Amino acid sequence: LVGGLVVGVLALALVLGGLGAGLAISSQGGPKATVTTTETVGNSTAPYKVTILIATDSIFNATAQDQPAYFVVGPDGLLSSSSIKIPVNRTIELTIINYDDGNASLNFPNDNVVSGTVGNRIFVASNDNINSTQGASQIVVRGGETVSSLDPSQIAHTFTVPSLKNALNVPVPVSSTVVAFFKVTKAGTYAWFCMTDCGDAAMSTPGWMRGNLVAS
Ligand SMILES: [Cu+2]
Repeated sequence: LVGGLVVGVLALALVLGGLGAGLAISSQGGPKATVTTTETVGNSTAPYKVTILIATDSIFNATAQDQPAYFVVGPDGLLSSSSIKIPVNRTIELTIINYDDGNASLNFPNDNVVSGTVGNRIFVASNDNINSTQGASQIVVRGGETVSSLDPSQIAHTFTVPSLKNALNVPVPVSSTVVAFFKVTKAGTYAWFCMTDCGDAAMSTPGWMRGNLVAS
């Protein structure tokens, strides 16, 4: 019985020793596992991402005071939205982050309806005022929703390009993040507007609530 136990212990030691040797060999440059990647960086068919945000506390001048404005989120910080550059003939993934918690009336009654995007829909990734409720001890988030229109009373601003073939119109709820996919098939400079009554100075000045979308 004692001999059997010794043999068993020896066998275990050999197994452990073998395991250790195997690990040592592989950590010193043994054959490497083949890794298959699905890297798509640089693939021109991948959506081109543009993020713009709406802030509310920029002072226009002493008379107009603070006005809402769109900014482009660039690699080093905010850029003016007066000229938003995009590639032509490539799907654009447009993300709009809206810090404005106030709604505004629409200049035209149908501007609550999405148009010019894939499926004429937008994805409302977050809608802080509407899409979540406060639980007893935690916030309960319902999650995003895909919509083809919004209740006009929810809308703070829009990102609208009437001169595009399918008249891009992205209504943006108060305190929300919206994602829209669209494509411009003809190079050119297209004026964009916000179609809510959100501030006379902002609505009439490039880089605030209007500007150009430049596709090339
Ligand atoms: Cu606006």
